[in-house]
Order: sequence, then structure tokens, then C-alpha cells
Amino acid sequence: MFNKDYINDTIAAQCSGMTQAGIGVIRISGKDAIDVADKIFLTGAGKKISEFPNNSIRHGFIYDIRKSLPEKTDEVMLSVMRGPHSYTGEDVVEVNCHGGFYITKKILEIIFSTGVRPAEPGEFTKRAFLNGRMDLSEAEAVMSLINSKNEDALKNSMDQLSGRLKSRIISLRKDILFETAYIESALDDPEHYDLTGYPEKLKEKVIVFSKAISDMKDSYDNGRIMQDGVRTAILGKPNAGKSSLLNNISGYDRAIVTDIAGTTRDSIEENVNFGKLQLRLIDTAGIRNADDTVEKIGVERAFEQADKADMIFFVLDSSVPIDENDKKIIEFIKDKNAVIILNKSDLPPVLDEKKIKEDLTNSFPVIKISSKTGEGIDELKELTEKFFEDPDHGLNDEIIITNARHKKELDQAYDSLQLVKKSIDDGMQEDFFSIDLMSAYEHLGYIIGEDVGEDLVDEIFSKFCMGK
Ligand SMILES: Nc1nc2c(ncn2[C@@H]2O[C@H](COP(=O)(O)OP(=O)(O)OP(=O)(O)O)[C@@H](O)[C@H]2O)c(=O)[nH]1
Ligand SMILES: [Mg+2]
Repeated sequence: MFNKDYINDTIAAQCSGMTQAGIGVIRISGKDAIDVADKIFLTGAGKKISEFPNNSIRHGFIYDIRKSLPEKTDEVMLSVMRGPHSYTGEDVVEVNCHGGFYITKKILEIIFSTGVRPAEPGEFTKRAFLNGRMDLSEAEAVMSLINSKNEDALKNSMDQLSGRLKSRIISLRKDILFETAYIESALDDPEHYDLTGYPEKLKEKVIVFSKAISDMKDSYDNGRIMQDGVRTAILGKPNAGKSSLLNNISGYDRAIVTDIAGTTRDSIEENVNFGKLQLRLIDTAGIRNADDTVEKIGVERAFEQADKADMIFFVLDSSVPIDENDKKIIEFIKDKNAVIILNKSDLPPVLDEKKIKEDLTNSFPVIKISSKTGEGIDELKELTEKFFEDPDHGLNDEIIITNARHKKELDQAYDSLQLVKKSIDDGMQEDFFSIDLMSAYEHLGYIIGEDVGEDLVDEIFSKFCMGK
């Protein structure tokens, strides 16, 4: 299916970030990798890398062989990893050079002058997949590992990279295939296989398979939270101190704060690390019946943001009494995830805390803070962390799906299994069962890269960063 000539050439790219740094890493992969390294590198004692054992690293010099008299270009460490036991499954050479823009670019140019081709984004990992070093779900885990912004996301990517999702999918596929094979054998050889009572047994198994798949499907929301952060909308009436809270949590003056009610007009987003969590914090316009057109739109947007959010920080100004605007918000958040924040704890309290708890039927945690002095922010942090550690909202599920492509295939596998169940309930012939069982089998296979087309593979790897 895949063009083998294509994988016969040798590629190279800078693997370290495109920034000034102590060390820059350039990777060369393909059948000529070691020959190329021999042409451009010598140790101080004049030895070539091909003379060195596998998985070793050597100190030496890169020479600019484009000059008539090769010229020392950089002092480097060079490592050699021969295929098939390398990242890509091919011969790989890595150059650790000095990490300046100019020097890494120059070494790459020397490498390209030998006929090596620049690697496309994700091409090293794509080769690892094509050479059977990892399945598609593991290759995708490499990308999410690089993109991880917090502890949970990192742990989950590492789990996926070590093949946890893959083993679950493989075992499910094996069980589904067994049933299909049984049906096919029974239809071919009715003398030795008896299908009496089989549909009922199959139905029980299909329910078990469906449950396993729906658990993975359900974890997708948590997966998104883990990967992109908890969408947290800060909601409250004008002047409650919403923008001050955003500024306090993000650690700098992100939003404009004034004592004029209606300062924030449009929603403002900021990604912050909040304890172990990553929050996508959204400051919104203060909720009130505004006459001003712009402010009105701002208020509508505030409610839209709160609707989409995983969590609402409802900010009340504890130095003034509750008013109609607060009541409107109390009504709005009733069936949502929210924390009630009594802000301005540094001022004499006016607001009746007991009354608020009653109004909210005690269903939300209430916390006192001061966005001005920072009092209570640590408690808010702990409370938010605890909320998302709770197994109900949990980031502790066994396997967590973070990839939209995986979710889509799981949806389709699940739907196919529901068709099997329906055919059983409708008393259809056994061969109907196997068609939909096989469809579920195929969709699960796409997750790990069984029988996926070249286009899809190109699409997936093109999302990777350079040098990976
Ligand atoms: N004393 C005290 N003042 C605060 C606190 N938080 C905010 N303020 C003050 O309250 C006023 C309004 O603060 P903002 O953060 O702009 O309020 P907001 O909710 O974003 O207001 P809008 O954008 O108009 O909806 C400012 O003068 C802040 O300095 C606090 O904890 N203590
Ligand atoms: Mg504001």
C-alpha cells in the first residue's frame, strides 16, 4: 500500500527547538545515515563513526566537505543507532552540536549537500510506524506527549505510548473476531458447530464489548480537559472583581481593572497552571441589564461562555448586598459545576453568606477570597483540584481518550455493535451478525493503524512538529 521507494531515501532535520540554546540536535535517518556521518565527521583521533559499536556516542568534529579543503565547522557529540532497533527502525545518527541558529543551519546544509532530504514534519515518527516500531495510537501519543501542558496529560500520553490503549483495542478485536469466526465456521460446517441458543450468548458478549467501548468514549470529555485544560468561566455582576481574579491567578495584569462597573466588554481567555490542573480561564463581561449595545453583546457572550464551560467561578462582591444580577446568575448556574467565590474578603462583609447557601440549596462549595491580597486563592486551588480528582468528574479513569480520531472510530465501532444487538433482537440470520461485528472490528483497527489508507497516515503525521 505504501510507496517503498519513498522510505528508501535518507532524511534529516533539527530535532531540538528552533531557538538559541546550549545544544542543538540534528537527526539523520535512513539507509545512508552512517555513510553520510562518515563523510562529515571524524573523531580527534581521525576515526569514523562506522567503526564504532551500535548505540555509542563519540566526541569529534563536523567538517564542511563542500570546501575543497574540508574545514572544521563545529565540535560535536555524535551517536549511532543502527536499525532495526532505533526510533525509526532505520539507521539513525544524531548530532549534538552547539545550539546556535547559524551553526545548526550550517550543519544541516552540509548534510543536505550529500543528497540527504529534509524530513517533513512528523516524518521520523511516520517511519517508526511504517517500519512497525509503533502502532498508530502510540505514534499519536508521541505528539500528545510533546503537547502535554500538565502532569495528568503527560501521564496519559506516556500510558498510551507504552501501549495501554493498543492492548485494550487488540484484546477487544480478538474477542470480536472469535465470535465472527465461530459464526462463519458454524455456517460452513453445521454438523460440528451448533448455533442453537448462540444469539442469546452473543448478545451478552456484545453488551460487554459495548460497555468497554462506551467507557472509553465517555472518557473523551475528561481527555479534552486534560489536554486543553478545564474551561473555567468567571461569572459575576459588574465590579465583583472578576478581572482582578483573572489577573491574580495568571500572575500579571492580563485584563483591565477599574472601579467603573462594565469595564470588561468582551471575554478574555488565559491559559494558566492552577495547582496540578491546567485552566483555560475566561474572564467575562459583568452580568447586568445593560442599555449599551456593546455591553449587551458582552453579557450574552458571558452566558455563552458559561454554558460551554466545564466549571464556573461565580464571583460575588461580599462588601455589597445581593442584587437582581446575582440572583439571575444563581438561577443560571443551578445545574452546572460551580464554585461560589465571595470576593473582597479584605473589606467588611455585608453579604449574607448563610442566605446565599440557602438560595443555592448548599449544592456548591463556597469560598472566601480577596483578589486584592491573594487571601483564599490557595484554598480555591485545592478545592478545584479535588473536584476534578473526584472519580465522577475524574481524571483517574483507566484509559482516557484524548484524540478526536480515536473517539470517532470508537463511536462507529459502538454503533456497529448496537446493530448486532438489534439484529439479534429482530431474530435475523446469523450471517447478519458477522457483517456488523466485522465493521466494529475494522473501526477499532483504524485506531491502532490496521488497514488505514495512505492519505490518513499522511494527514495524521502532517500535524506533528518538525524534527519528530
Ligand atoms: N478591596 C478589594 N477590592 C477589590 C477586590 N477585587 C477587586 N476589587 C476592586 O473592585 C473593582 C472592580 O474590579 P474588577 O476586577 O474590574 O471587577 P470586574 O468584575 O471585572 O468588573 P467588570 O469588568 O466591570 O464586570 C476594582 O476597583 C478593583 O480594584 C478585592 O478582593 N478587594
Ligand atoms: Mg472585568
